[in-house]
Amino acid sequence: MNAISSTLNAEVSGQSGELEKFRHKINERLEELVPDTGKPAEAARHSLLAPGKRLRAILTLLAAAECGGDPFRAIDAACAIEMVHTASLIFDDLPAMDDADLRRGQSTPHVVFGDGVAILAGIGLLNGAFGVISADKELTPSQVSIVVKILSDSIGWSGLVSGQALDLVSSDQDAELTRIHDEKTGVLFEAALLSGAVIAGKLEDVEMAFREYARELGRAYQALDDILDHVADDMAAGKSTRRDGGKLTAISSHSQDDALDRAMKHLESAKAALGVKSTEQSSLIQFANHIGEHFRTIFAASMPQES
Ligand code: GRG
Repeated sequence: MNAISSTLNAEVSGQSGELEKFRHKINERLEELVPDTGKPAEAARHSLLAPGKRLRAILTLLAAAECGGDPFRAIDAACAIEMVHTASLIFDDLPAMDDADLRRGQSTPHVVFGDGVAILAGIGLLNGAFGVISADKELTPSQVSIVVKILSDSIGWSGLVSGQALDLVSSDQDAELTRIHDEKTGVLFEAALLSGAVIAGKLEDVEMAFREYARELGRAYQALDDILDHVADDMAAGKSTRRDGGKLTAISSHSQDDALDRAMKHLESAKAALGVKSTEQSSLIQFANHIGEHFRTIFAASMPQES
């Protein structure tokens, strides 16, 4: 077994049945939330309903359950976060950004529908996400306004928009790399977790721990995604790889082994942030293990095995 896959050979979490159930429910609800009305909506559905992992939406449901709430009360908020994430992928793949033609195992929307329709699809998903939250009958008016603010902040001037801007012009410093990882990936994990906690009525109890967990999970995830871009082929990754050339990434500033080591430490820090002693006590610990396992599988499929 190669170095990457053995390092990532985390215990299989035993959580995959629950994650599959959540993913299935999220997919069903996403299908209902974006009506098929015209080309931008068709392009939005093309991206949204393609087989994404739904990690952020799952985190919202897990966070609500972890706080003692009914996870399915948070399903529309979870789907709204997934809509924002999908919009960010559509924008990220545009020729003016990463210029990628493959995502979620299929052609990107600008390749299929043209740049203009793809931009409108992204805008439609962003707008639609806030519409979904504001129409969510499971939430109190106060919860609607808190979740809207959390999501808006995660997209905004210190969120995805800022992280992507830094990514486009990145220079060569570790501190900047951490900020890119926080703002490109950590922010939406954080929004997902905090929204679940708000909907379960327990934000104050878990806010600090969830913020820290999200930040560390985001750093681990983005570093693993950077390694993926470097080692995996398009088929194994289900998206265009080698799009990071010339950019500041976990691989550009560190060796592959060092980047992997850092990613694993961030995963451990994420779990430690929850302050619970055993894996069984927290589905979020199991989720972090699931992330390690997910990348282990892709890396193992992408790299030659020792006999
Ligand atoms: C206005 C929403 C909005 C965004 C503008 C383009 C942009 C700013 C931000 C893009 C940030 C970006 C692409 C971050 C990458 C995050 C990441 C690790 C994506 C891959 O996520 P996965 O692996 O993908 O969860 P799936 O397809 O499974 O959902």
